Amino acid sequence: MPQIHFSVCSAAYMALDQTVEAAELERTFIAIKPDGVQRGLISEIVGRFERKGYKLVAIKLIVPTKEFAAQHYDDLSSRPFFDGLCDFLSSGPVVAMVWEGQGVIKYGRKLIGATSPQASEPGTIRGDLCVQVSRNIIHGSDGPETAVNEIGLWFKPEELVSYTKNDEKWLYE
Ligand code: DAT
Ligand code: MG
Repeated sequence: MPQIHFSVCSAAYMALDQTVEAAELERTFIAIKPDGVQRGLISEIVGRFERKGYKLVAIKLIVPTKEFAAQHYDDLSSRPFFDGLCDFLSSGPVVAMVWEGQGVIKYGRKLIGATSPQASEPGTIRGDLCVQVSRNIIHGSDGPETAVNEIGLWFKPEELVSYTKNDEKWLYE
């Protein structure tokens, strides 16, 4: 009898382990910009990612320097709005986060909505909560390579927390 009990437990443990591995496949960098923080939208935005079923694996409040903002938006350095964008991102506290889950990079962008809030669908974060492109409250990595680079820019590896969340067995089969 004890032997049977043991094998059932280890099978369940293995199944859970595999589930966790599947959920851990993808991570994305999400930031609430200074306008989102100042407008009191932190819990609203975090809540949308939480309710979807994604897992928060890192979070901190940080006022980036303008140089750091320029590094983050490096790919936009030739755009006319670049300087203003870097001034804005470094103008106050930003909530930097890493979210994890199946498809989180692409679907995170869907939750966020189009770059211009004027084009964002109702129901998306930008569609529901802001008006102008230069004050669009949230950033999300736009692909797997960007996600890795941005997570590496904003966080040290030891700031990312790997853990099993109770609801994972209800989110992933
Ligand atoms: P996204 O944030 O959706 O990935 P992006 O990478 O093209 O969009 O641009 C980064 C940020 O730059 C964007 O969130 C807001 C700002 N931005 C983009 N286009 C702009 C414009 N035409 N005028 C002012 N700011 C702009
Ligand atoms: Mg972008």
